[in-house]
Amino acid sequence: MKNSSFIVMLMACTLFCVQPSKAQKITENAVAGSFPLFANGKAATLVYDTADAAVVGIAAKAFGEDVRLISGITPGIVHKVQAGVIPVIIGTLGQSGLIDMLAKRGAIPVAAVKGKWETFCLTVVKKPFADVDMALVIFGSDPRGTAYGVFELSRKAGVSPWVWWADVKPRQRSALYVSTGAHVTGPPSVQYRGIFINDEDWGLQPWAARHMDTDIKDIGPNTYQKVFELMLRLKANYLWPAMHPCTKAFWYYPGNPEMAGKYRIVLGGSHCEPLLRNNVFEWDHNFEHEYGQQPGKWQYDINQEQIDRYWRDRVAASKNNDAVYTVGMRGIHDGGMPGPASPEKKKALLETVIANQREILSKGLDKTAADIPQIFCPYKEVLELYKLGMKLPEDITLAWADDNYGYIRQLSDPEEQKRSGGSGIYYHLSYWGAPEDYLWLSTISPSLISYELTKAYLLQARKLWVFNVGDIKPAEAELQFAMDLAWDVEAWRPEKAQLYMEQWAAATFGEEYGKQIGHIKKEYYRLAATGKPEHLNRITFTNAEAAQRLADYQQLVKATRQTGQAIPQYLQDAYFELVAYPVEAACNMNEKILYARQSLALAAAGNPRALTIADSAKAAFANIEKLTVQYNKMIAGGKWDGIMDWHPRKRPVFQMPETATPEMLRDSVHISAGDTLTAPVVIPAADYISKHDKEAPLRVIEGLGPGKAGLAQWPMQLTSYSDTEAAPYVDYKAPVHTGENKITVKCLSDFPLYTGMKLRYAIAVNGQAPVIKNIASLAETKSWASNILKGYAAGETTFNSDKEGMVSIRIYLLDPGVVINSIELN
Ligand code: REL
Repeated sequence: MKNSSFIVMLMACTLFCVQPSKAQKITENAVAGSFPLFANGKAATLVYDTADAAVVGIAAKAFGEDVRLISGITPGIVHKVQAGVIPVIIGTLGQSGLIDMLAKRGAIPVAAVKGKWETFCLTVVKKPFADVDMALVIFGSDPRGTAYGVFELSRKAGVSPWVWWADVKPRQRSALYVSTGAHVTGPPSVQYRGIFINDEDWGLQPWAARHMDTDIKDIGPNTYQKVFELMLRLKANYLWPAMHPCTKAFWYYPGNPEMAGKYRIVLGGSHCEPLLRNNVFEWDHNFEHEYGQQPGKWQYDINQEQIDRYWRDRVAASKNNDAVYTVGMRGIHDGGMPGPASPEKKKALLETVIANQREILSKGLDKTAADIPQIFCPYKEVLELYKLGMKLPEDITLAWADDNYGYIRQLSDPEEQKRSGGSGIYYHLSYWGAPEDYLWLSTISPSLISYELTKAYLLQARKLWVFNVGDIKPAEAELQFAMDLAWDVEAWRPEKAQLYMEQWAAATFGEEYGKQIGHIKKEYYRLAATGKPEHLNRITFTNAEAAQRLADYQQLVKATRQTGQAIPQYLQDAYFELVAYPVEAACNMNEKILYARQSLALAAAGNPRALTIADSAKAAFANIEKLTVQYNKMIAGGKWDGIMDWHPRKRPVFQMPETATPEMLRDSVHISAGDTLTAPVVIPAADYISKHDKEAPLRVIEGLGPGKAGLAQWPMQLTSYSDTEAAPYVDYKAPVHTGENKITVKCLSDFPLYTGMKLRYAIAVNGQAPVIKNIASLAETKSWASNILKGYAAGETTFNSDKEGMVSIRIYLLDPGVVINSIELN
C-alpha cells in the first residue's frame, strides 16, 4: 500500500471509526461533554426500535423505572429519535434500525462488539443525528448483550440487582451525568451462567403461591418474570427451573417458557431431567393426562418407545426457546437410573440413551447434533459410570459437579480438556441431602467459591456454570458473587475474593458502610466454615472452641446491630434481609446448641449456673422463630410472607435440644455433655517463618477454609512433585512436650484435580525424613461426610520428643489443589 492511501485510510478511520476508550464515570455534577441522564427535573428519553428483540424493550422499561426510583422522574420511552430531545438510544447490532444507522455512519465502535457473545458498549455520541446534539448509545452484539448493557448502566447509577428481590432501594439524586467515551464490556469468561432453583418447598413455592401466581398457586410466569429480570441484572443467562413435586413442571404452564423467550433466558434441566422433561411431575403424575395412557416403567431397556416419545414431544415444544439440553438419564428424581444391575451394562445402556437422545434432538430441531448445545452432568452415581470409560460424543459439555458442599469432585484431565464441547460446573450454594442439608442460610464464602471455580476455569471449565441457589433468598450476596465471577473470572480471583463483600456492601448500602458490612460478612463466613448453622448438632467443639465461637458470634451480632442503627431508614428492610437476619439467625443457632450442651455439662458437675445457661439456649431457640416472623410478616409490608422457613424439612438440628433441668441438678444425674478436651496449640498456616516456592508459588488466600486463611499453590502451576526434592515448602516453629506429640495438619476438604491426581503434602519434623500424606476425600464415605460437616480434612503424624521445647516443622505442598489451614499440636 502506498503511504498516501494509508494516511487517507487512517484519517477516515479517525473520523468515522470510533474506538473504545476507558469506562465512563457516572457523576452527580456535569463535566465537559457529559451526558445528562437526568438533571433539572428532566430525564433523557429512552429510545428503542420495536423491530428489536422483546428483551430490549423489557430492559428499557425496567431502566425507566430505575431512573424513576433514583430521580422521581419517569423518562419517556419512544421508538424514533425526535428533534431537540436528548436520547438514550438502546439496541442490538443488526436488529435495531437506529443502531445500524449509527453503525453505518461510524458513530459507534462496531468492530469491538460485532459478532461477540453478549458483548455491549456504552458510548456518548455527539451529534448522532443532524437535529440531536448528543446521545448516550447502549448497543449489544446480541439482544441479551443489549439488555446487560442497560442493566450495567442501572448498576452504575446506583441501582442494585436486588432492587426488587431484596428491597435495596437506590439513593435519591438530583442529577446524574455519564462522562464521555465509549466503553466495551464482554464477552463473559463463561458462556452459560445460571441458576438452579431447587428445594423450593419451604420458600419460593409457598411464597409464589401466596403473592405472585395466586391463580395457579404455584411458581408461574409472574414469579419467573421477576426471576428473569433478576438474572439479566446479574448478567446470568441460563436456568434449571424449580422441579420438586411441590411445583408443577415449568413446561406445564405455557406462560413460563414464553416468558423465558421474551427475556432471552436459555432453558435447561437438572442432572435428572434430560431433554427438559421434569419426571417427578410429568412422568409420575401427568403422563396419563398428557397421553391418555399410563407411562409404564421409567426404565429405558424395557420402555424405550414410551420414553423416547415423551422426550421427542418436549424437544418439539422447545423449538422456539434457546436451550442447553441435559442428556443422559437418572432415576425419576435424584437416584440412579433403573436398569441392569451390572455397572458395565448400565454404562452401555447410558451410552445408548445418549445416542438416541441426540437423534431425537437432531430430528426434532432439524440440526446436526453437534450444533445443539448439550450437557452431561456426571452427578453422584453417574460419575462412577462415566469413570468406567463411558463413551461421550465430544461436543457434549461435561458439567462436572461439586460434592454438594462446594468442593468440585473432579475436573477435566488433559485429554478431556481437548473436547470440542468443553466443560462446565454444577455448584451448590444450598443443598438437600446426606450427610446433612443446608437449606436455610447461605454461608459459603466468596473465597471458597472463587478458589474452586477459578481452578475449574484454569482446567477449561468455561462453557457453563450453574449454581444451586435453593430459594434464591437468602443466597443473594453469594449468588451475585458467583455471577460476577462467571462474567469476569479475573476480577475476583481467590486472592482478591475476600475483598468482594466490602465492595458489594458499598454498592448495595453506600460507600460509608462498605468496610463495616464487609467485615461482618467476612466474620460470618469464617465462623460458618467450621460449622454451618444447619450442621451444628453433628459437630463437636472443645470447651475452649465453643466459648470462643460464642464470643465471636456475639461480637458479630453487636457489630451488625451497630451498623444497622446507622443504615438509613429506606434500606432497613434490605439490611435485615441481606445482613442482619443471616447473622442473628446463625448466632442464635450456635447459642441454642452450644448453651444447651454447656448447661448439661454444668448440671453434670452440679453447678446451679446450668439452669441460667439452659434458659439462654431456650431464648436463642425462641429468637430464631421471632426473627423469621419478622422476615415473613413485618418487613417490606409483608411482601416476603412465606419465603423464609427456619426449619426446612424439620431436621433435628432445628429442634430445641435437651438442656439442664432442676431435676438433673437435684438428682446429680451425670450425663455425657460432649467433648471436654483442652485446646491444642494452633499455628495458622499463614504464620510460616519462611517459604521456598521458586518452582511453584505458594500464597496465603484469606477466607479460604477453616480459620482466617489457607496456604495453597497459587497461581496454580498444575505440577505435581513425586517427592520433596524440588517441591515448594514452608517452615514453622512449634512447641512440643516430652513423649509422643500428635501433629494434625488441617486442610481444605477437597478433591484431586482430576483422575490420576492426588492431594498430598509432606511433613518433616526437626529435619527427620518427610512423611507424605494424601488427604483426598472419597466422596460419599464416612470420613468425607465428617470432613465436610466440620469444614476440614486432617492429616495426622506423631513426633517423639525427649524434651520439652521448640521444633521445626517443614510442610511441602506436593500437589496442586492442596490447601493447608493450620498445624495443631497436642
Ligand atoms: O442437585 C441436587 O442438589 C439435588 O439433586 C438434591 O438437592 C436433591 O434432589 C433434592 O433436591 C431432593 O430432592
